Amino acid sequence: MIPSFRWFGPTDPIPLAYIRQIPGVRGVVSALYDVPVGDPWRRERLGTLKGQIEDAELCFAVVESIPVHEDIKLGRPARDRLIEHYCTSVRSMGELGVPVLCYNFMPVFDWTRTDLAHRLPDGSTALAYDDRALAAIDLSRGTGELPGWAAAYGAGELQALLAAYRAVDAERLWDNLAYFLERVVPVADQAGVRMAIHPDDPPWPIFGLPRIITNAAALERLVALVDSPANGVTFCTGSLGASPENDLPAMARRLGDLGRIHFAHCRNIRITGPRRFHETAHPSASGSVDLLQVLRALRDAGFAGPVRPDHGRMIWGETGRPGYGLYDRALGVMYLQGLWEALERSER
Ligand code: DNO
Repeated sequence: MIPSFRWFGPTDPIPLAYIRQIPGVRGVVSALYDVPVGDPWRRERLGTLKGQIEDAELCFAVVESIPVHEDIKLGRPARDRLIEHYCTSVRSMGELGVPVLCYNFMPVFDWTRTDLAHRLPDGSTALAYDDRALAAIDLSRGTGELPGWAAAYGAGELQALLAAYRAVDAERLWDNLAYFLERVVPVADQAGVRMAIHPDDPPWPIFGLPRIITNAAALERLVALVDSPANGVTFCTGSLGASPENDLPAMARRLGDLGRIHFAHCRNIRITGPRRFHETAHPSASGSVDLLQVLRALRDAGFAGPVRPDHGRMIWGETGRPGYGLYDRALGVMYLQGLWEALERSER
């Protein structure tokens, strides 16, 4: 595996120089955060980001993410032009040799939580989700009450989007995803870029919006939509692990054997009730995900791509972007490397 770390670009309070000091970490996962959704990413802009990463003696391993415009997910007429822009961005990645693109196809909201500072017994805080708390959130005045999304949408804009999605059920969303992939995957293939869809987080519908990338059957359906190695998956243990129906090692083995896992997000969560969980420290003993077995499955399948720790807790008084402090993610990536080294050396 290529131990990697997410970096939110030059405005990230965690400098690349710190990431460089985490033993073993070589890959950086980043994006152009100031390009409006739907605009093409120009090679020059992405090249500048790549240069900054390489100046720190790290390598640009993954673009996470190029956001998919809602008009593509909704299947609106504007999608053809937007997909063209998306292809331009993918070509820019290819020209610069950035090999993996993590993206998602979640309507309106990307990852969603109901508490960004859930207190754990050791005094640390972590992100948490409770379906009952979500049901109590009133979106009629916009996203103000939704943790992490406060400034995302005003009331009018959000209501219009939610209304538009009433015509898009899960099957229609699958159709729109297929339409998108049929046009982008061949371009990615040509450009030497592997697409890696991120599972829906949490892996069930929220606010009446469909969510389709949720389980083993969905991931297999996804890779069959366009049968190309460039059409793959980000194996996110925290997202998929929130649903007790998901047998993560079995899923990693199956998709890994198909050669369709191009990137892994490895973190832990603890399921505390139906559609209720909180995030934890990375080790298997801290939560419901058996990370040793997941990594074993990835390794057995010959996976050699980038892996990053995912959301960390806030510990040691750190403050910052929820889920993306330095300390707990650094502990996480060390743990993942320890497991990997043990797996690797026990085979010799
Ligand atoms: C959350 C991340 C996601 C991910 C997107 C990919 O922390 O894992 O926001 O970047 O879903 O498009």
